Amino acid sequence: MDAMEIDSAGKDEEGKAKPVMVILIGAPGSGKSTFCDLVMRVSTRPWVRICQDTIGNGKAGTKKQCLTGAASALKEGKSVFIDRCNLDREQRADFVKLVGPQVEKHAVALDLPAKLCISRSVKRTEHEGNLQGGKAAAVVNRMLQKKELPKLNEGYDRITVCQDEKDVQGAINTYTSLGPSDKLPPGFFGQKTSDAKVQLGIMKFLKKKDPPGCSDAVMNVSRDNTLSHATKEKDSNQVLESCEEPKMASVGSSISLENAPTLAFPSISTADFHFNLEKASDIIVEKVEEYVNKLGNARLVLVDLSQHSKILSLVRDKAAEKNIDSKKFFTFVGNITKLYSEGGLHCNVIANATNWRLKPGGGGVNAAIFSAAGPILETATKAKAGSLSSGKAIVVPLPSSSPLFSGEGVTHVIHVLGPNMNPQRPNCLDNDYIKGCKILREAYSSLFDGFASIVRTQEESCKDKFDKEFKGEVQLEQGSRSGDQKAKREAVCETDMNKKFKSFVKELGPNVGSSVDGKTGGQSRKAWGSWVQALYDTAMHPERHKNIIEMSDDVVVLNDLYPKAQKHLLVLARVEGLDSLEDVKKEHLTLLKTMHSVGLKWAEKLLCENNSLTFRLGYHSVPSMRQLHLHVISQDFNSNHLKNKKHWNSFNSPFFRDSVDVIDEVSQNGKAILKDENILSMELRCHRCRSAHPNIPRLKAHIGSCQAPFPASLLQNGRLVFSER
Ligand code: AR6
Repeated sequence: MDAMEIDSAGKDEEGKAKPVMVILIGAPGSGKSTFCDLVMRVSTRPWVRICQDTIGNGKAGTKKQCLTGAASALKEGKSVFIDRCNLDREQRADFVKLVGPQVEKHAVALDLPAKLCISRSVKRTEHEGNLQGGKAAAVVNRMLQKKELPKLNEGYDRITVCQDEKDVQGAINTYTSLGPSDKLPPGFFGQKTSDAKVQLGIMKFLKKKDPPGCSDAVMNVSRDNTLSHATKEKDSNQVLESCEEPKMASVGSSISLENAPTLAFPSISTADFHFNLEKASDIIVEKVEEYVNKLGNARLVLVDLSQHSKILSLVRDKAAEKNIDSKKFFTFVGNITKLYSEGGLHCNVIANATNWRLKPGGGGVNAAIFSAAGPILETATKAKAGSLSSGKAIVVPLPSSSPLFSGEGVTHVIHVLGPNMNPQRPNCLDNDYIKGCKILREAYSSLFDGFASIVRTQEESCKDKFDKEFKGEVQLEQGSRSGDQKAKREAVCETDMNKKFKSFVKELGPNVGSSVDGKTGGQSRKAWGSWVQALYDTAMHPERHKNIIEMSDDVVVLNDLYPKAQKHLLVLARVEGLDSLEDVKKEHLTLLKTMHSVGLKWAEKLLCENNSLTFRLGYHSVPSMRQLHLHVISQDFNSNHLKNKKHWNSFNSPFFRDSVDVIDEVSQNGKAILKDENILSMELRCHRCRSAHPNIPRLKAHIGSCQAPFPASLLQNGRLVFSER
């Protein structure tokens, strides 16, 4: 696999698409082997079926044999079906981990009724694994107890869930038609049942040109997108499906926009304000089409609570008709206040369909957003305006103390007031749709203009950051290393080398951001510059370093070279390939706990020396130095090395992830929540009383004397370590 070169459009040097590993999921009798047979009989792509029932050549096969078989087939560039039950996440995890991004990882769940699987298993004869007859019923029943439908956060590029024979046929068609140079669109496909609760609810839309293999129902929707037909199809088949063209059009279009600025917005005026859905959907699509290209890589996402939302389905079909780029605009089912925590979709900006008084309550999305954001949103809104006229929008930066900020990564709420057609609400337009449509257009224009201004500001601040700090470092790397450049280097080491700039680094050549990753298998996953390798080298070769204060097989502890407080230690993980929190998975839980307990021990030791200190243990969401390291830092922040906003916010915003929370998240979800570096540019606030300060000297003067208690959120769950005094 290492040798396989795949370009960013998902093709290798010969223009072939990446091999695909399809992990089949289903009880005995769900039809996994038949699925493979039917696809392999017709497909032009080279497939290998890895079946645990047959891999042992007459003896019982093992998972290990399946893993080895799959790895070697993939290495030969073949695509594989993993034909075993794989019913729970743990069973699937080893297969997901088996390969890197050179291979597309798909899950196809044959989630058919238990009754059907049992009756098939009982009836069958000559089953490869000899699971048939009377014993089959009990086995199937038992196995189904641990069924866990796959989730995208397990690491799949694409998931298809089939809940009836029609869905299965659709999926067979899809994979049968997947030629050697085709690529299927990523995402979650298939029926979404209420028990599959944490699935990503992405509902993309169809494009005019249907890819091979979309199920009949889906193809029909795209060919005849009248409301009645589309709705009928959706209702009868509950197809929550999307099909894009299977081949990525160009390198540019295949760039992942996962981290792009994203606005989630509800349909304005169509619920409480009773605006006609057909007309509203026309306007949404018209406005999205107008703005989507102006917004560069930024994304627009229309959100609604229900997968049966008529407005989502209308918009999806109309957007498909217009061939709007589905990476930049798509529909999403979910609560707009929980898109990240429940849906895994990070939207830094959300829109609120508000009322003219800009007040909480009133139901709908307005009540939900004001309630989720907490009273601070009302205060921040009031500071901007006292009322809003229809057709207008107002951008409100969300203070970092809002739970929507810390929990969901929302940095701005844009309130927007649409036209009202509900006689029970103020300023009803009495069915005057000429006026109504005009106002609704204006409302979307104001909303998207507001979002564009946020995107612009963020881009400018990123550019400034890059110009100021990164270019300085380029010069440094290219030559002179005199005295005060040490400080310069330190500043740059502390900077947020955000992903955007990491790709810059790659382009700038070997001196600057060369990927020094030979030790982890040669994959150039990260562009770590040489100066940010210091911790890695310390962890791997502690004997070469003098500043180590503790060392074991698992960790190395040292004093931070540029402490940002009176006491500031680092606990380094001594594991290859663990560059940062992003790499941490469930398998690292024990290590995380070890790091925490070592950090805690040191905090306690330091508290014995000075019991006025308070400590916090945590990680930076995106570190500037390679190698997973836990900060153990006293909360006085009394240090000359703490020089700028980024320094402060990296320890005092949600960007700093408490070790206890990371442990909880990894044990529950297999990964830690990471916050975007954009947070680092937020305003300077005291970490105790949350008062705002214009610059670092003023902030430092304040924190030197602030006696306020720490916020309740920090006092919970052992996030702060202090002695009883
Ligand atoms: N997440 C996602 N979508 C939602 C949510 C949510 N939490 N809640 C509602 N929606 P509405 P309007 C969808 O009625 O018609 C308020 O009382 C909903 O299904 O909130 O513009 C205000 O105070 C629908 O598709 O907004 C105003 O007085 C969309 O959001 C008035 O209602 C908008 O529904 C505004 O009425």
